[in-house]
Formats: sequence, structure tokens, C-alpha cells
Amino acid sequence: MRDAVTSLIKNYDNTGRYLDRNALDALKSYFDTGVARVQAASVINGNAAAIVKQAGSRLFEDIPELIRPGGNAYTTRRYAACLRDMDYYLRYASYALVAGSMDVLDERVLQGLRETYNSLGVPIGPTVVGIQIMKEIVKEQVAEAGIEDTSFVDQPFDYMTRELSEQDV
Ligand SMILES: CCC1=C(C)/C(=C/C2=NC(=C\c3[nH]c(/C=C4\NC(=O)[C@H](C)[C@H]4CC)c(C)c3CCC(=O)O)/C(CCC(=O)O)=C2C)NC1=O
Repeated sequence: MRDAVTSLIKNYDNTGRYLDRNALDALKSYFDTGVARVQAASVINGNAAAIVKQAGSRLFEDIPELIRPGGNAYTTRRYAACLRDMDYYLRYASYALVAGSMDVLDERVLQGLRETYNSLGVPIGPTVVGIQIMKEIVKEQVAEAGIEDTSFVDQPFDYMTRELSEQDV
């Protein structure tokens, strides 16, 4: 599992190069946004349960078929599994934000996930809607915490969306 710094170093070490202008710019941008990324993780950490609950309610309001008989989140067990999955996405998004790298998502979350979902009939479209709802809630809360530019928050949520759906967001 890598972060922005270790990925960069690995990349340069592989070819025996010193860190050049591009590398230093990338590092500078990583460190410049560091405080904001840690603050975002702190917002997520402090509100995770509420964020998941609120996102779940919104998702089931938007797509009520999910929790009706025949829906994939119907029955208490599957409803709970769905919210648990949302919690996984949120927690790993917070790791990826701090790492400044999507590597942790590839390694821990996305590997084999589409296949698992397809074999269990978990619908990917609505899952992606849930991930995007969480993104919006997190961005609102990060903005409320006083961070002006919240665009960096998009990255892990959009990455999971793209990788799951293999479609552009
Ligand atoms: C940390 C990485 C990680 C992920 C991401 C993960 C996902 C994951 N979600 C699963 C199931 C599931 N996932 C859902 C999710 C949903 N159903 C819907 O209709 C909604 C759209 C959606 C919620 C947003 C449901 C309902 C199940 C249970 C399906 C079943 O057993 O029939 C399963 C099958 C095994 C199980 O039930 O635990 C896995 C592996 N597990 C992991 O370890």
C-alpha cells in the first residue's frame, strides 16, 4: 500500500533518478494540501456513523425498490450489509484522502469487488449513487469546517465510482 510520497520515490528509484522539478512540484502540492486532507479525515472520523446513516436514508428514498421485496437490500441482513459496505467506502475514502493516493482503494476495496457484486446480484448503479451521496455530505461538512476548496474530497469517491462502474463520472 502506497501514499503519494512512497509512490513517487518508488517511481524515481526504479529509474535511478534524482527528484526533478515535476517530482518536487508534486511533493509540494501534496504537502501544501496536507492540513486540509487531515482536517477532512477528521471530519469524516467524527461523523462517520451519521454520514452513513444519512446517505443510506437518502439512497433508499431515491431508490425505494432496493428495500422492497425483491430488492437487493431487502431483509434486515442485506440492509445491514448495504450500510456496512457504505461504511467501508467512507472509511477507505478517508485513508485515501490522507495518503494522497488511490492505491489503498485498489488494494483493499476494489479488487474483485465487481465480480462479488455481480455474483450476489448487488446492483452497481445504486451503490455508486450511495457513494456519490456520501461525497456530497462529506463535502458539505468539510466546507462547514472552514475549508474553502473542497474539490480534493471528490477524488476517492469518484475513483471508486469510476472503477466500480467503469464509466466516467
Ligand atoms: C473493505 C472492502 C470490502 C467491501 C467493499 C466488501 C463488500 C461486500 N459486500 C457484500 C455483500 C453485500 N453488499 C450489499 C450492498 C448493497 N445492496 C444494495 O442493494 C445497495 C445498492 C448496496 C448498499 C449501498 C448487500 C445487500 C450485500 C449482501 C448480499 C447478499 O448476501 O445477498 C459482500 C459479500 C460478503 C458479505 O455479505 O459480507 C462483500 C465482500 N467487503 C469487503 O471486505
